Order: sequence, then C-alpha cells, then structure tokens
Amino acid sequence: MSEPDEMLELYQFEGCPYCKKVREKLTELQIDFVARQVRPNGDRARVEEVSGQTGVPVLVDPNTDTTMPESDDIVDYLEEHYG
Ligand SMILES: N[C@@H](CCC(=O)N[C@@H](CS)C(=O)NCC(=O)O)C(=O)O
Repeated sequence: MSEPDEMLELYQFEGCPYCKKVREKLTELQIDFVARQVRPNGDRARVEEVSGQTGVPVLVDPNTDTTMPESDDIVDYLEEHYG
C-alpha cells in the first residue's frame, strides 16, 4: 500500500452525502487530509477556480497533480492509488 507524501485536500461540507462517502474512504484507507470547508449555500468561486465546476466533493492530490470532482471517481481513484 502506497502512502501519500503530501497532504490530500478535500473540498467538502458536513451535510453533503457525496462528501461523506469520500471522507469515509479516506478514513478507511487511513489517509490524512485537509478539509477545505465549503458553505452549502455559499460562494463556490474557490471550488470553481480549483476544479472548473461548482460541485463538491473535490479532491486535490498534489502527489499526482490530480484535481477531481465526482465522489464515485474520487473513491475509485483513492482505492487505485492508496488502497
Ligand atoms: N455526482 C456528484 C454530485 C455532487 C453534488 O451534488 N454535490 C452537491 C452537494 S451535496 C453540490 O455541491 N451541489 C452544488 C453544485 O453542484 O454546484 C458526486 O457524486 O460527487
């Protein structure tokens, strides 16, 4: 199992079920991450700047220069790289 050198970042918020799925996968794989808190009804300019779209979750993995929305894709990515 490979471990990330640099900290992963997750744009997310607490009440988002798609974000929860990704947080649970990160926890299951024991991966440290920085939670970038997004307000549910707030401005998504930062999310859009980072990922080119406004939905969360968005994962940023500086180890592979990857920025990725879509929870299912993120879960697959985490399994593939760190599972
Ligand atoms: N298909 C997406 C759905 C993500 C989604 O709908 N996220 C909501 C929050 S729970 C959101 O950010 N909606 C606002 C938007 O898409 O701009 C996934 O699985 O990640």
